[in-house]
Amino acid sequence: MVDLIKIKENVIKGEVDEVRDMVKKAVDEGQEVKKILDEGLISGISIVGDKYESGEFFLPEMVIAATAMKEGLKVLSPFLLRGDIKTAGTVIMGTAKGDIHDIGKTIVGTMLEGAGFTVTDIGVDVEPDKFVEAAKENDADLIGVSALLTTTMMGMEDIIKAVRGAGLKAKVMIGGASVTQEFADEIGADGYAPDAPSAVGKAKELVKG
Ligand code: B1M
Repeated sequence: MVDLIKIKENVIKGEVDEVRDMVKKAVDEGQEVKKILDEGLISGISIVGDKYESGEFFLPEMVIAATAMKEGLKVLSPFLLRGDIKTAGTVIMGTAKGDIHDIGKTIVGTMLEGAGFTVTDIGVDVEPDKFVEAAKENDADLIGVSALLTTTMMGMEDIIKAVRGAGLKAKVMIGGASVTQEFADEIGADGYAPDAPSAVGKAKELVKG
């Protein structure tokens, strides 16, 4: 059996091939996909963040670790997508302006798809007006905004204002490492979720009305 701690260690070391191969092997062995994601990939990249914060790692290490994590995620994505029948609602997902972090957004979007939502991912570093445009084009029920930087998190309020200003029916859900429920309340977001599984629950609740 692949030891998930080894996957975590290889994410930290940025060993792209090892991470991809070990995740594949763990899936083939029948290990639980959520466990591989949480205990292998996410716990590895979290440690990379701590090491960056403490000055032990620099940007290149963070980039290569993120590349390794994404390779692992590619292997897991089809499993996160299981469930289908797209009836739950239409979602626009993007990362706030000035922010290029996309791993969490992609996981949340993929799990929403797996739960039956139709998801349009509009990418990273997205201007508030783009969220509005995409929501109009897709007649969205929900707009999901991710932000990982304390600076870009502040721009989320502009997205909410733009959505309300355009008179759209879409609710706005926010999330990302530095976002909290308190912050969501403060800026008037309709919902907040701390992680992908709870984002699915929150999205269902918000779309139901
Ligand atoms: Co950046 N980075 N980074 N980074 N990076 C952080 C966020 C940081 C906390 C690291 C640290 O110092 N400890 C720090 C932010 C500090 C702050 O503002 N408080 C930081 C910094 C400073 C930076 C740069 C400024 C560094 C620099 O250039 N000097 C720079 C900024 C670039 C920019 O955006 N303009 C930068 C760059 C990068 C990389 C490009 C190298 C890379 C991103 C690669 C990529 O995404 N393609 C990167 C990475 C990998 C990280 C860390 C290590 C990991 C982020 C991640 O992917 N986590 C991160 C440290 C950390 O978070 N501990 C860090 C895994 C992911 C699954 O978690 O995205 O939180 P997360 O998503 C979760 C939940 O938050 C939630 O569900 C997800 C799954 O459970 N969620 C939602 C997310 N979105 C949601 C939306 C929802 C609901 C839930 O509803 C819509």
